[in-house]
Amino acid sequence: MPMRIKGIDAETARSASGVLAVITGADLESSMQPVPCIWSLPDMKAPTRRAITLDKARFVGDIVAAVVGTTEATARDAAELVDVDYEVLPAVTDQDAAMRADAPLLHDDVPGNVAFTWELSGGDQSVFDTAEVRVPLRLVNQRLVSNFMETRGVLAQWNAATRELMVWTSTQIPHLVRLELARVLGVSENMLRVIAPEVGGGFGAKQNFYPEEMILSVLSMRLNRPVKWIEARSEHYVATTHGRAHIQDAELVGNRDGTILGLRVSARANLGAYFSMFAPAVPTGLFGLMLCGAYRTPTISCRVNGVLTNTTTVDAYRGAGRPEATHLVERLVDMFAAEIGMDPAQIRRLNFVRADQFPYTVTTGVTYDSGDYGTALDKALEMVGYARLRQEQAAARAEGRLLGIGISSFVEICGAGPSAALGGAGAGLGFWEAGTVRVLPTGKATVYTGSSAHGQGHETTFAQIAADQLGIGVEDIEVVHGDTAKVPFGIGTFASRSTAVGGTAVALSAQKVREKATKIAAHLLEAAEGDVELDGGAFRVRGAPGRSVGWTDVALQAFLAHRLPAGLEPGLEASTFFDPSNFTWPFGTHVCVTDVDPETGQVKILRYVAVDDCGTVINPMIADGQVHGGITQGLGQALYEGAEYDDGGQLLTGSMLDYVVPTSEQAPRYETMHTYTPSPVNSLGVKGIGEAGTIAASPAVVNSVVDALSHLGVRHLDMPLKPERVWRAIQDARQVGGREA
Ligand code: MCN
Repeated sequence: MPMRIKGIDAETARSASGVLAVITGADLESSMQPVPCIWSLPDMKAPTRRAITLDKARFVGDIVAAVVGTTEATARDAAELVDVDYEVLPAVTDQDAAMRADAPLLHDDVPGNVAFTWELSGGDQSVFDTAEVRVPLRLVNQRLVSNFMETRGVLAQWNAATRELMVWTSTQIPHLVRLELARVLGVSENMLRVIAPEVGGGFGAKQNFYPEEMILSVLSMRLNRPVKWIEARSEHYVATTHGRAHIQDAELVGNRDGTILGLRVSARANLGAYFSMFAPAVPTGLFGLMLCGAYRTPTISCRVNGVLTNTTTVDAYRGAGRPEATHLVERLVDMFAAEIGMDPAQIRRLNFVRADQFPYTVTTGVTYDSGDYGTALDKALEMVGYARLRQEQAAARAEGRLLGIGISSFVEICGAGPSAALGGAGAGLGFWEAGTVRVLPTGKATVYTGSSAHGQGHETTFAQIAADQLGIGVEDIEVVHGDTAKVPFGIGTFASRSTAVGGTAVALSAQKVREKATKIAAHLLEAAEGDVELDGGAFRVRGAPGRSVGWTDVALQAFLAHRLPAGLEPGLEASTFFDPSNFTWPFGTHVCVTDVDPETGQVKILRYVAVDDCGTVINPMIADGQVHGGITQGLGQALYEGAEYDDGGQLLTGSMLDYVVPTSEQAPRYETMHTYTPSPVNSLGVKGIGEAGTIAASPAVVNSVVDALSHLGVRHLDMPLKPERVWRAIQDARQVGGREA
């Protein structure tokens, strides 16, 4: 619950045995800038956040003091001795309640608790008055906790002799952490080294600059010794950014023949008590711009309020904005189909942006690069045996069984940049990515990438990308990432951008290296450069099978520089900063088949079919792994997960005992397949795949369960579809006269 801090007595804690330091907000005032948010919107009122709060603890998880001990136990015990004189304040945790005139105010500089209002409209707005069919929906997209495998952790080590600060931190964005640390601490950036080791997953919640990174750095500098902090899982629940937390009032309008004419949405995004780094971008660009989904929807109207509440800050969580949009659109499309008695697959087909229309600028103003939505839908229906399943469903209903078939056709915005477009949308950073390829004198190669993988397998796929260009075996290519001292610069891994942007930077650098190596080979072979080709790890003269030179000889010559073409620099190394001309737009159709127990409301997933299109696939096994993990998170939201607060602002679901994360027991066997529509935006033709499963899955599951209950009169259910909620819907439907299940 929120508290005013009337005073803090840290003396007892300071004098406890083994305690090295206790600091409060006041101790940092002179030495540290507030926590930055790097996104700004017109008329936005960004609340000030200090790494250690000064005046109020605005949410459970707000830091009021930091204690350093010689052991973790010493520090934890001493933290209990920090005596804070609190005055309990009224709390508001729901965004709609926070917007009411009598709601408690979180920040004096954010009137009405509304930090921004973002609006977008396009097309003929009169359709909302004239359309034949209206489908209204109020949808709550519930708050989620990230629950990556390894919690956050920071180790800061100040070296007074060299005046260098090294910070190991579990982040997705080491270079941005370095930049922000330099800014808030006033330390020279070139004396800062940030390392993101194996971080155990991130799901977007490690794409943030956290107060702990700032506090640990200051403490290490003040104490002149290494200081370490590892987040406990219970701390993770309250202190690491949450995801989603959207309330949406929407109306889809169309004609009786199934044509979608327009969609209007008023959404309130719960941002928590402060802004985190990318928070304003998630419910605006990533949500609002995706409201056309895979459809031609000629009219759009969208308003989003970013609202502050006494809860943990909300930012990116796998999908970030797109699941909120896709879930809404795909639910509405199903409801529209039900309203006019049309098959849900048919209504999608009717409204899809057609394959011959790409590149296609949708009503929200963004341009989808390439796509073939109809083929992905057809393949998914074929795989699942749609026509036969509909017959089985009718037979099941006759026996009192509840069988549901849910379709989700999605398209997502990912592969961020381009930088200029994002700058125009409020970003305070660039969205290019850097990649360097260096061939060593022995013919082995090292790839340096600004992407910072945390479970996605870039060590494999980026080596493959370089190997394809260089003709050097993947086993001879090392991929280096996540260390600002080794990788000159980078932006980081998020928004399923690494392959499309970072991978392309690597491919372009490898291409430059190959071109230079070809010049050297031609010189060694005394052949014209145009006659030399790279084939099977050797440079050969076309049409002269005996005349070839291997990579090792070429690499050694580049290093020795004894026999180089005139004017050519020694070395075999190239760098690229790749800034794409557009995002990439992966798409697909997922189909989920469920069986709902009419007596208990328990949902069982019988089949899950996923057809994804992420353009050219670099590594099918990794891409499928990404789809599997993504779907599991999406069905976790659909069926089990949800963070809940009590009225006082206490998180009720603060551990894995109360917050259910699906395990392998809950995950069905996924049947996956790809279609391949290359992106014209990068030379590899790739689009992202890291979030696709999460974006597609929640509507596929919910559409399936609602479909199972539709003949009873159930129109919509909010997530999570816990048995009690489903059971109640069945009971309510029976009471209002639906047919017996
Ligand atoms: N890939 C491929 N062919 C393609 C596209 C991708 O083989 N056409 C491969 C890539 O080379 C990479 C992987 O698939 O090895 C994911 O690539 P990409 O879609 O570019 O996404 P990113 O690498 O940028 O990863 C970010 C994305 C996001 S935003 C979240 S959140 C997420 C995710 O990836 N969090 C993850 N996947 C995760 N996986 C794990 N294990 N842990 C997380 O925290």
